[in-house]
Amino acid sequence: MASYVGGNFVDTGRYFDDINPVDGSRVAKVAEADAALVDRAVSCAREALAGDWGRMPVAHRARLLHRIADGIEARFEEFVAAEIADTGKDERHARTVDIARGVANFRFFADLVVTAHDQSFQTPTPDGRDAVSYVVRKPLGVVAVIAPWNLPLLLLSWKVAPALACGNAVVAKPSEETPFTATLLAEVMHEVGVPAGVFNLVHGFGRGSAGEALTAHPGVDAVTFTGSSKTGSSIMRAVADTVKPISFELGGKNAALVFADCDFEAAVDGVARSTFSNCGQVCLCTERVYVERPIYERFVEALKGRAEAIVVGRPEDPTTTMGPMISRQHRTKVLSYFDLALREGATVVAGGQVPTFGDERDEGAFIAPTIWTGLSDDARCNREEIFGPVCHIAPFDTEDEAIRRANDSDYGLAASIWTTDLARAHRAAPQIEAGLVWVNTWFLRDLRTPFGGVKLSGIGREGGAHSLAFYSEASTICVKY
Ligand code: NAD
Ligand code: 6OD
Repeated sequence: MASYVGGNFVDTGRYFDDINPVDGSRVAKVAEADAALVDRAVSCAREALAGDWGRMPVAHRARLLHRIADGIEARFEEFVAAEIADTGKDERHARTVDIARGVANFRFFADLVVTAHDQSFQTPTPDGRDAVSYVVRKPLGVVAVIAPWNLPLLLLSWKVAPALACGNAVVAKPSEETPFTATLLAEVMHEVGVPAGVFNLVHGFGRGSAGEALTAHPGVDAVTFTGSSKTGSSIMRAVADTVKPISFELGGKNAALVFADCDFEAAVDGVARSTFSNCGQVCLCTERVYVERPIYERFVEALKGRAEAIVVGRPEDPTTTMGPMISRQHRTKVLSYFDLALREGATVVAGGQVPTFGDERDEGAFIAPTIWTGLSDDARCNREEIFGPVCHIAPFDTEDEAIRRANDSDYGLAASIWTTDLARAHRAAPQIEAGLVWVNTWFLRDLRTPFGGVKLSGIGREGGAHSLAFYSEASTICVKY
């Protein structure tokens, strides 16, 4: 797989392996972009801004975004297969969430940007005459997009689509773990006639590689990043001297609050989904579950049943409901929390081990869906993001206590509340310190709404008009007449 710079696929001759976490086999050799190629990508992006792209009317840009969506749809099966090859995720997830949202992201921002408008005011002047003040929005310039591996196309396109819609040129770096669908996206951009240099793709790692070269590059005007909070801090330092605009979607340690008045089966199903979807590798996944005491024991048993019913296996097997973790390296990190949980006094209710298959999957990165009880709220396993298929369940006695404990976290991305008492839902939800609170559901997205986190979970909001606001620069013009 090659980078895509200035309308050409570029093989640097220095490779890393893209590994399939189902069995450890090699999906592809990926050519790593060095600092010189990143520099070329930024120059090509700048040239594109000065050329046709910079003068293209918004309606044409929107049509081009629809053509990108058409292009992904035309190769939908290839995209699904690529996402599965890189991540091992179950096919239903790849099909209905990852690639479907990749298409939707381009269509959504294409439609939104053509209706975008800004404020204007009649402005009184001291001499009693009149002025009009109005706002125009301009592209930021060259936008660096850095994406993680868990929802590769979804999260990359969630940033690329609005950045292009607003007229920017993009240099994107997908995760080194998941270069495949980003490369297909570059092919689609090429096929549908996105002008050279408007979309550039550089493959590589973070520190000491393409990621660091890109964020530190003086020709980059803004950085939009999704990934861990730790990497977010590094990027913040890298852009500090040049005070670039940043948008950060970072980690989470998300809580679910389950009240005794909930629809019990719906709550168990919902928490099972929010904990184990995508092998627990969604930033929105639940890792802390607080259950009101009268239903606590029953809830723990029921969630254990759901965890044990999960079929861990090959993505293409229709009975599979959970694939592997992204890599052996990430599994080692998650397993270190399994060990730590025991040292911190956890009771293992379900899972806690690596499954064995007696075939090539034993070379993969599988892990069992896991549930703990018995940890204190101060335990590291209850405070640090694990990013695997694991949650801790604890009982609570009052609504205030549940809210206080949910908020007792360095993170603040998402939460879910399970109750049939609407008054309670409306009372509790705004008190939760998170960018997103679901009531009786999870990961139900309306792309018009703001998405992002508080505390260690991020800076800024994306989604709908919030994305258009980030990916453009407002300029106020005041005309006295
Ligand atoms: P990561 O931070 O390790 O890597 C993310 C991306 O940043 C990769 O492309 C990586 O190569 C690059 N990178 C790493 N170090 C860099 C550096 N110093 N400079 C520039 N780029 C660098 O994250 P990950 O392991 O790929 O993803 C998992 C994390 O992402 C979890 O913490 C998860 O919660 C978070 N995440 C958050 C959201 C959200 O919307 N809030 C969504 C998905 C994932
Ligand atoms: O749905 C989205 O738009 C979004 N940004 C989801 C993030 C999921 C995190 O893994």
